[in-house]
Amino acid sequence: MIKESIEEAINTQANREFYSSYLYLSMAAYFESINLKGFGNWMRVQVQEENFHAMKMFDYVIARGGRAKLLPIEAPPTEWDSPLKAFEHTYEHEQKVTGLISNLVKLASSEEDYATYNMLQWYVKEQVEEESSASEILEKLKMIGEDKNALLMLDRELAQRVFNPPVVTE
Ligand code: OFO
Repeated sequence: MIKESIEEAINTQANREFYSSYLYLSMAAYFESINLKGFGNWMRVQVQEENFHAMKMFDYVIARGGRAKLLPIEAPPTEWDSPLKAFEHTYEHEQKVTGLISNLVKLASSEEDYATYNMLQWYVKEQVEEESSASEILEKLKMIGEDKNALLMLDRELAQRVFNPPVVTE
């Protein structure tokens, strides 16, 4: 049986993961509104990643005999000044999520809930990937600057992204 403090914290984090999904879906709408369909595709795949992150927590709470509770999802912003600004936001957001996961790890450890501690190690690794993929695109956008041809080339590259459900080993 899961402790109430842990159940509540994981339900809250699942809500933040659903918010991440909303945020990236809103970014997909933004990119598609400015005809950058490849960027839109990248964000749509990111939405699937975030739903996976949320559902893994939802399933975990249930598997531990707890109650998965759905909380209201905050409305995300709808506009960004440029692709660069959207990716600055993406990278900052992922760093924030890494901090939230670290807090959960600390809580699991202080509550001596080692099953939760182990489950969270998957998210610790996943956040390394999440930060690195956002930062890679952000750095490319900084290099691109005002070069429209280079931006369209990056758009074509991002159109190739497909969702591969992450392999869950923990
Ligand atoms: Fe983007 O990693 Fe979950 O929130």
